Amino acid sequence: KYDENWWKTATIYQIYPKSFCDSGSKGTGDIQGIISKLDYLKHLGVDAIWLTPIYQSPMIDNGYDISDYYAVNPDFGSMEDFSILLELAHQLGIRIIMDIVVNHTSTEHKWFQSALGDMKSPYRDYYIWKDPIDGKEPNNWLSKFGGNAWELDPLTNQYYLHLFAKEQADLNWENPKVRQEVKDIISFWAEKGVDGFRLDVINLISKEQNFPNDDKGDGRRFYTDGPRVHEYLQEISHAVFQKYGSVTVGEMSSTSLEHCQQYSALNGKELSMVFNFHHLKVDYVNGDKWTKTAFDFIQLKQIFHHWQTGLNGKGWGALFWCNHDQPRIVSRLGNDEKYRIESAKMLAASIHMMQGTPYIYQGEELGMTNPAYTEVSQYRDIESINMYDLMVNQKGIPHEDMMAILAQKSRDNSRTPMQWNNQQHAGFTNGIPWLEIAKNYPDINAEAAIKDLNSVFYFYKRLIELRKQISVITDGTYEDLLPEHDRIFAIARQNDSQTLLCINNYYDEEIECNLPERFQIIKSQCLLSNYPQSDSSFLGYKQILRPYETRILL
Ligand code: TEU
Repeated sequence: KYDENWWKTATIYQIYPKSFCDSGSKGTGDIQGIISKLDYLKHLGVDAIWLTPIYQSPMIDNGYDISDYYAVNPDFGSMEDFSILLELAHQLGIRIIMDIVVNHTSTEHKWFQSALGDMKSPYRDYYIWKDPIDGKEPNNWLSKFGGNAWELDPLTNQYYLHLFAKEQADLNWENPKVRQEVKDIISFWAEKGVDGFRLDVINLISKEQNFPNDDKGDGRRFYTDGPRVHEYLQEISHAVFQKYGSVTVGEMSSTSLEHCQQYSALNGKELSMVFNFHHLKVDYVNGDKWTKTAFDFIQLKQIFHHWQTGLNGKGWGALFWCNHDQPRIVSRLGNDEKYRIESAKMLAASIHMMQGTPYIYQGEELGMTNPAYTEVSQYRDIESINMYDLMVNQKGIPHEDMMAILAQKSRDNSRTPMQWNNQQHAGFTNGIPWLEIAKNYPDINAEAAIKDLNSVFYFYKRLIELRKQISVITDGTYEDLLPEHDRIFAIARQNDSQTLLCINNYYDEEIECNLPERFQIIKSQCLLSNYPQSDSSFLGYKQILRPYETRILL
């Protein structure tokens, strides 16, 4: 069952169930809807599916606020539906990875409900309670969703910590009973045959126990990669992941290469691989997401170089542009109008030719775009709604400025329903979609893509195949050939038998570049491109690249 390194040549597909496919007319996606699309995923060629949370939840944060880890949210279906999905996926050779959210629980979880207002509850120290200091919050740590990270429990006059929404209370991992509960939860799903786990903000679970004020920032330097985080991960890994041979990917918020070398160490003592987000902050101003600016291309290449060379031989990274928290990459770094197809393919090639395990977020394989909402009322995401209120109503940022920022940065950009066909509601539901569908669904949809051999879909299908056929993609070294070039991202991957080049024009005008001399004479074949190639692709001194052109040469 557990083939030692299956995930090193695999491609994983992320499904956000609420927006994937509604088998009825609820207007939200469900497990039966996913089952109905397994053949589509098999056709794409993905090896595993990562499901974001489907557990019982009040859905304040769309399932990342769990109130019962052992029950499926009836909005998505039943436990029986899940077992059928698991069985049918396995029959197709597709593995299932579940999302485990154990930095915090919903405040509707029975543990929190018992702890609230009762100092003697056996679950009181499952959470983090602090007395007021000078009648106020215990420190100045901020919630990622705006406002302070502490909420008062008036009955006991103590605050509880919530690094996210106040409805998401942080668990106290110092408590061995909490760690045992986590082992029991993961074992329950592993016993069902789940093949792996995505661990939500798992590098936040260890906090500085004196909870100091952060006079330099929002507190995250005291809770990301905290003092006991590796100890906790090794404990869980040894007790569960290694026992079941689960593949694991940790979401590491604001982390470092050194910590990720340890989190994803090849000895398997902690996790299989990590998500880090530094490459997705090149369009932030001074690390602040809630800004609008052009992306820093040179910095993007520097970050890729740092992580690719830093993890090679030491750890394992997830390769991704999109997920349910990030805007659609073709709108963010590509060109979602004139060059949508070309730029979607180029962006895909430029990370799929790196070392790591690629993740495709639902719709990315279609070149789906941001929806370009114009009204606040169109947004549903708690982070976006809270930040609009904080920025506009409290800080006085002009409405128009914040609408432009939301249109670029809101998490709802990637949560619009999957576009299946050009029928009403894009074939996503027979009801009213919970979130407005992008207006371009008549042209951008799976049905149209499957019929068009030049679609983004078949380009991704080819990338997935190449990873299985060309070993240098998995085990080769990494070299940035033109680190200073302000338009071209050209990398070389080498092992003792193969040299692969991936040359990418990240911009919308034709450009030429000169490769290092040692590549001038090699006769190479073009494995994949988003433009027709001349048949003799000698690597001449000059390379002319058309707008958003990508070439993969071996
Ligand atoms: O995300 C972690 C997280 O911090 C992201 O929300 C991201 O940093 C933020 O959106 C950037 O402003 C995970 C889940 O992926 C996310 O959906 C949850 O909201 C969050 O944890 C809390 O569980």
